[in-house]
Amino acid sequence: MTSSPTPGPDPADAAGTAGPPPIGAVSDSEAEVLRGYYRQMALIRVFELRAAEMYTRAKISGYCHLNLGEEATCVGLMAALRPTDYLFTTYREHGYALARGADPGRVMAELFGRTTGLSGGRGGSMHLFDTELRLLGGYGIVGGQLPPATGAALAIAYRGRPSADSEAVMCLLGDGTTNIGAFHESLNLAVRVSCPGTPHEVMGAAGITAPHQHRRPHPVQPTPCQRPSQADL
Ligand SMILES: Cc1ncc(C[n+]2csc(CCOP(=O)(O)OP(=O)(O)O)c2C)c(N)n1
Repeated sequence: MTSSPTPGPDPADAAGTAGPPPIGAVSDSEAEVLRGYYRQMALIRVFELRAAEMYTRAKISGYCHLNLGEEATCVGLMAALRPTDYLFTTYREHGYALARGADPGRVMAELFGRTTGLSGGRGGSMHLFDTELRLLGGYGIVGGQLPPATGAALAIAYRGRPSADSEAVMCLLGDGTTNIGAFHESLNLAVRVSCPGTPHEVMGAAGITAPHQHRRPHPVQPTPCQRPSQADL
């Protein structure tokens, strides 16, 4: 009977690339911050699953776009914002509102169209606003958030020379938004006047239903009908 060879050290260990860092590699305060991010992501997941359930039970009217699978993106981006910064989002924004600090009950109430909702029940899923949180929408029109976000950044730049301490604007968009005129016009203006803004594209590789490789810049011309030949008749 042959004995199996004793496994040698994993070369990846020596390179420091194998597995997660050992427990204790982060300080207690860092661990608390990371746990906070995890709690936020878990909250978004549970919230969105509940919203999906309510939507399929026809309790939520209008459109309802979810951040399922984007929890880390929501929390990571919101962690980079300071309370004084402004946020403009797409219609897919429940998770961003929650990670920005909105009360989950008020966000859900908005989805139900109640007056206790974040936008007083007037906006619904796609139009979450909260000026105290500097959350300035929620836009149902693809790319609709880009011109007002650029305008906000322009107003900040107009009031004083942008510095590391000045307020900033974060504007979110999906990759299907880059063929909208407002995308090109807003970025062009923002660059020309050096606005303190940052556009963030959330890559879903699909414009809601259509994978991008199936989208065409121009409509396909239909093939003209051929007169049937005598042989076909
Ligand atoms: C001007 C405009 N055209 C079309 C629509 C319909 N529509 C809603 S979402 C969407 C796709 C947007 O894709 P993307 O920007 O990638 O966002 P995501 O897929 O993450 O929702 C479209 C075409 C719309 N809301 N506004």
